[in-house]
Amino acid sequence: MSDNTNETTAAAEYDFYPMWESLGMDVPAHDMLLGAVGQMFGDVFLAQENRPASTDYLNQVVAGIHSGRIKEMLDKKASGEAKKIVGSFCLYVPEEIVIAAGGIPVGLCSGADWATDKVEEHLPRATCPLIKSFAGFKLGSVCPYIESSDLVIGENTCDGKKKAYEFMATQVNMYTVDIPNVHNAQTLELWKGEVRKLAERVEQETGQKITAESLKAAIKLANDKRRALQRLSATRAADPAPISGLDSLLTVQAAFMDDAERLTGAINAMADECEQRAADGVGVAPKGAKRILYTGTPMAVPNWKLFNIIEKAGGVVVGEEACTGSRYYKDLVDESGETVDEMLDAIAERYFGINCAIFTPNDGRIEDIVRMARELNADGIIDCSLQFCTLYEMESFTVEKAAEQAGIPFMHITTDYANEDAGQLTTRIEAFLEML
Ligand code: BJ8
Repeated sequence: MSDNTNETTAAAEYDFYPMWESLGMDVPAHDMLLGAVGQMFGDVFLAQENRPASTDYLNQVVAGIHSGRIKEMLDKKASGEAKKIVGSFCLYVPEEIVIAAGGIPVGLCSGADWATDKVEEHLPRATCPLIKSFAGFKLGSVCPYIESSDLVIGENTCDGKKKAYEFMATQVNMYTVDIPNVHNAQTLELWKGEVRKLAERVEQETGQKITAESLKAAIKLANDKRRALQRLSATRAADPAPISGLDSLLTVQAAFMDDAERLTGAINAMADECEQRAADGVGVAPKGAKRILYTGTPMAVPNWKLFNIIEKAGGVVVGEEACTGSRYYKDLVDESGETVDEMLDAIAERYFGINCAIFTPNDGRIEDIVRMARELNADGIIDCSLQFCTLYEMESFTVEKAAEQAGIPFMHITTDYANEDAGQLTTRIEAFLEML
């Protein structure tokens, strides 16, 4: 058994209640949340057949997600190994900068409805569930990541997020980065300036200067994680697919929370196993199962609804063109920079290539969708937008046109975090899989 298992066994004997209380959390409400997530994880993930044995790492991550991992981060801070915990909601916030300044980066996007009544006292009802969720996790005091964050970094992307951050700034220590809306040489320069301002703000928070040495090491650490995820992703071109879409999605969700070195080792072990499974013709779904490329809004933990429906209906998700997917790992930061300035430029250039629907036009995303569908031998594309997400909802017209031109069957879905539409979605997805 892995080191992780030993950690979790030890964690199971540890009393985390004083830690949660010291973070100011609503402990009884948090118990309810953990109970619901645990139940869902069992029903969705542990019920899968023929999972690679190495996905046990993912079970351990989920088991310790609000307990062992939080303690580990707080212990690092107490010992001085880490200076501060820095939360963020978007792929555009460079983790390398946080790490190089002695911080621990954590993802705060949330994938479940919580304290909706309280949220709607501050934000409009017609707000995307992802935004409502992170606001609800804060207002309901049930997220140990947000409660342990010393600084929260927001970003001006969609209208909903940028206005919600004005409200969040009344709740947490917040700094917001400005993101351009078009890709050109001039906006790249603006973005490079934003990256420098962010670096200064993080240094100020942690009290630790970013050096050429610390930034080089942070770039290597984040790139190694991306290289491992790229290896795993490549194995999914095989038929039968060696790993499910659900487990693949969870690897990226875990990457926003777990220790980078531990995660990289575990993902490389998964890639080793999946390469062997692909060579041996071993899969999670039978050979010939209909293969889906997912594209659209991010899927934050524990939003596993759509992938679960697709895979329970007999399909298999073989790729994710999304921020909880390929956008997280497909591009590396150039490692040749030697000075802090050169490396900050390289970071800015790499992050500027993330094809968020905030950009117009967003041709890079469209090209990636078609390329990934071909490389991963997808039979169809499912494009999903969270309710009230105008960006992805509108961009779906362009995605549909590109899929049509490429001759790839396409389906668009609009959904939220509730389960009310699960039956209807199942019927639509089953019909889509049947016609592929
Ligand atoms: S880089 S996709 S992580 S902004 S679903 S909150 S867009 S209304 S999440 Fe995103 Fe960064 Fe872009 Fe990626 Fe708004 Fe839409 Fe809600 Fe969304």
